Amino acid sequence: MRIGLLAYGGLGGSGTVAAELARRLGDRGHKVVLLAERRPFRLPEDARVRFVPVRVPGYAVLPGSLYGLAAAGALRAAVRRYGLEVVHTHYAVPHAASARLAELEVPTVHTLHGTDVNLLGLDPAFREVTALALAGARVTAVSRSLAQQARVAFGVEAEVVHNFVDARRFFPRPELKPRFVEAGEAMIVHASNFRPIKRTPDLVRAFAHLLTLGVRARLVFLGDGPERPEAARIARLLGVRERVRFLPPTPRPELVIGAADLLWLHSQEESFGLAALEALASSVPVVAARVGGLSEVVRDGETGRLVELGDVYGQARVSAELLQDPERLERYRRAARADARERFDPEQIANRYLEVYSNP
Ligand code: GMT
Repeated sequence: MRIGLLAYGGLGGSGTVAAELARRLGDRGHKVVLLAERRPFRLPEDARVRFVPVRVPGYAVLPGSLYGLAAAGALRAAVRRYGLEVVHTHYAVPHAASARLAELEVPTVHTLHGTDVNLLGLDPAFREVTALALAGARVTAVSRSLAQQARVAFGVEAEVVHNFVDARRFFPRPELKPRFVEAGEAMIVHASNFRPIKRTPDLVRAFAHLLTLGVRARLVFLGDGPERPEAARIARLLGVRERVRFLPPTPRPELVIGAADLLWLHSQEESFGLAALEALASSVPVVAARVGGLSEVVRDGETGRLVELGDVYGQARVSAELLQDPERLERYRRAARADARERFDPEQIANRYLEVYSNP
């Protein structure tokens, strides 16, 4: 099949999912064209995928970016030039509207990822046009929770196609742990783009509390974004700065996540939590706030623990309970990898998307 994908490049999870899907479909012999304003961070150089940049000309007197318009033009041109048979957009704002504007003569599928529905998508500036663009189209959502939100926000029935993880890439790497912590210390990792929705300062507060519970640990932050300085400031304020490490974004997050004992998330909202799934595949249990689709990814009490949003003490307490009980931790570790492999297998999920493409 000749498949076009439109996604955000850079660090976000939606771009990662699109890039990984594109690579897999390319490996299967499909002709895949991936359009984005920049090459997705996680698209390998050797992927059998044609990357087409969406060029956005600037013009001084006009307000804002003309990205949505440029994406529409790039899609229309790509369908013609590469003979695309289906177009799959990732993240509805503005991609669904761009596809609608392009009046494509091929079936179009939109995948909803999270804040395109429950934050940006709710903004009155985008809500009407996004609902219009999604109406009548084939829409998927990365979790049941997000599909439910899309029903309320846009009146669309989205089919749930969960995200997936490559367990041959994300696996336990305990031999790498000494790169990050001293012998006898636990390693807790958080990987994100440090937007306010991730509540990273709360993770530092939880970590400071964890240390008071007699756990020797370090917190490794992987990634970058607007709240990174605030997280560092809170760490200094609470006197734990020397136990918190900040690592820049990497196209090989598996080399950090795979070394950890726990992955922490405490987001305000999380439609799926791709980093959580990557941790589970790496045999790293997840401790997170019970929001959005996380309860579809993490089995509370089996592969991780979920606490109420804002309960930073709970985040610390359940983590201490796990870290101080090696047998239980080992049970969670084994269950985490097995469950990730069984329920979030990339080949099966690529098949689901191919079915959707064939029955638009
Ligand atoms: O929706 C967003 O906030 C952006 C998006 C991204 O591009 O990072 O993240 C969402 O999509 C990911 C991939 O499907 C999910 O794993 C994330 O949970 C989701 N983020 C939120 O819901 C906050």
